[in-house]
This record gives sequence, C-alpha cells and structure tokens, in this order.
Amino acid sequence: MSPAPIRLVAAPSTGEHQASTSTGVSVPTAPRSFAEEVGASLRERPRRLPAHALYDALGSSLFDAICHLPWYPITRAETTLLRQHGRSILEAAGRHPRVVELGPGNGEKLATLLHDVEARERPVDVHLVDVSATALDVASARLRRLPGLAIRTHVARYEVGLRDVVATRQPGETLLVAFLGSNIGNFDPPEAAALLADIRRVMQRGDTLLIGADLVKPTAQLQLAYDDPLGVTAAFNSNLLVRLNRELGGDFDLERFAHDARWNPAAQRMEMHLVSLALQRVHLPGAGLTIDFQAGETIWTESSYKYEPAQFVETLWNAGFVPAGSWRDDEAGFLLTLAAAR
Ligand code: AVJ
Repeated sequence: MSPAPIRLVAAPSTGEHQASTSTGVSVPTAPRSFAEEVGASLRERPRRLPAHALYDALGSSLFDAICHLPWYPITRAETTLLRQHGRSILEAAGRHPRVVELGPGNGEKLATLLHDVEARERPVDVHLVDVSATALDVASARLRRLPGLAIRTHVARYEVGLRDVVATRQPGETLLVAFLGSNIGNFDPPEAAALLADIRRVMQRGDTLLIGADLVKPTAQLQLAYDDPLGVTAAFNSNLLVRLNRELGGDFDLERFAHDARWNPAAQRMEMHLVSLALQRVHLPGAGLTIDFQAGETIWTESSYKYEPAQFVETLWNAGFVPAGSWRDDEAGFLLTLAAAR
C-alpha cells in the first residue's frame, strides 16, 4: 500500500523522527526541519505533503469549522458518545488514572470526557501531547476551566511525548491514553499498527486506550464530508499552499490548484489532493525546489482511512489490546473503543 518501502509516519513535524517500514518496524532517523520534510514529500512520486502541515493557525481554525459542518459528523458523534458514556469509561480506567491525550485539538473532547471528574479525591493528572505548541495552548486553556485537573503539555511527537508522560507515573496509577477524532485514520495500516504497538509498549497490563475510528460508509456520505458544499474543506486543503507561500517563500497560484477528495475503495481511504489545473512552474526557495507541474498532476495531502468494526478490533488485538468497551453511532458511522492492554 505504501508507494515506497520506507516512509515517514504521518504525525511528526519537528524534533526527533522515526521512519516506519512497511513491516511496521520503527527505525530512528535524523531530525528533519519542516522545510526538509516538505521538500522530500514534494519530490516523491506521486508528490505529497505531510498531513500534519494542514494545522497551522488558520488550518486549525478551518478544521474547527469543519467540525461544525452538517456533512462532517465525526466530531459531533464522538462528543455525544463521550458525553453519554464518559462515566463508564472513567470507571473502567481505574481509581487513579493518569490521562494523556495524543493530538488534543481544541481540547473540547477531553473536556467532555472529564467534565465531572472533580468528585475524585485528588486532582487527575492530564497530559497533552502535540507537535503544535499553538494547539496545546488552546487545548490547555480549555481544560484549565475545569476543576480537579492538573494539566501538563508536551510539545513532542506522540511516541516521544508518551515516554515523557510514563516517566512521571506514580505507583497505583493506571494510564488512560486518549487518541480521539479518528486521528488514527491519517496513518497507513502499517503505520497505524506500528503506532498502536508503540503506545502498547509504554503501557502496563490493565492500562487503557480510548480510541475513535471512523467507519466505512456509503461513498456519497464520505464525499460530502470531505468535499462540502460550503467549500470549507477545500479551503482547509488549499491553505497548505498559503502556508508554503508564507513560510517557504513559495509562489503557488491558488487559482491554479483545486481541491480534490476521492474515495479509494481498494485502500479503504478518503484521499485529499491538490490538483494542478495547468502546466505550470512553481518555486519554493525555502525547500530548495522548483517544480514543473503537469496539468492534472496532484499533490496528495491527506489519507483518512475508514475501518470496518471487526477490522478495527483486529488491529487493536494485533497491537496487544483487548476491547473493554465499544460504543457506536450508527447514523454517523463512528466507533469509540476502550481497549485494555492485554
Ligand atoms: C482530524 C485527521 C480526523 O481525516 O477526517 C477533515 C481531518 N480532513 N476533513 C479527517 C480532515 C478533511 C480529519 N482528522
């Protein structure tokens, strides 16, 4: 499924990096800057950009807007499930959970899960891990409005941040790792398997992982979710070019690239691309690149894998987890699973 035998995992932008082979084995590589990562991705065939690059300040705001679109049900479905089942989830997570969320976004989902945690006899330690310091500021500000939480942020890749969190673990605590919003969908199956196995490796038996996965559903529904009639997703995607122009001195002409969202049934994923509408030359001095785009040539900017419920359970099992609870929104086609380290 991966075009090359060795590719970078989807989440990182700064700091330490790991490559993930198609066998799912993580291999440490040298740190790369944003410019280097963008340069390398754009040189690939098909050309690509890293999905995490979508989330600069404007991109994060556009994603927040996407979550309010009637055609993008993931966030609403998950929030409802967290509100309805939060108590059971926290009970299953043990008496003294240390909570860590990977990629907390604006913090709303974790706030929904933890909103009545104040009844506990001591503050609950909450750790937020993200490569974006801006995202962590927003999420921690949101969560600080809740009583009974002690919040710490980690500007780091998921695997690195998790290791820092585990080092703070106290005797008698259990670890609850939250990986919500179908963020797992951005990872190719081998990358997803490697990431889940990495998460499992820092856990002890009985620790839990709360993970949201978007399910396979009718193509028309997926198409509307990723190419909405208001054009917000198109703006979210095209903003990548705005970012490259600003941060790397590029001269991408936004009028000459179009948002394209496609369902790839064989790979079970939605793909976002930016399609060049003409034969054109683009300069990106910050990445040391000049690119001649063919008309119709695309830059592949994101994959969002969709799971069958049984497939997802199998993925979790293979990474060393056993489902301890699962809640489903059938209308939205969304699955929230609490998985215990086995
Ligand atoms: C935040 C990665 C889960 O893949 O659905 C929304 C991002 N992309 N619309 C997803 C996204 C296009 C979203 N994730």
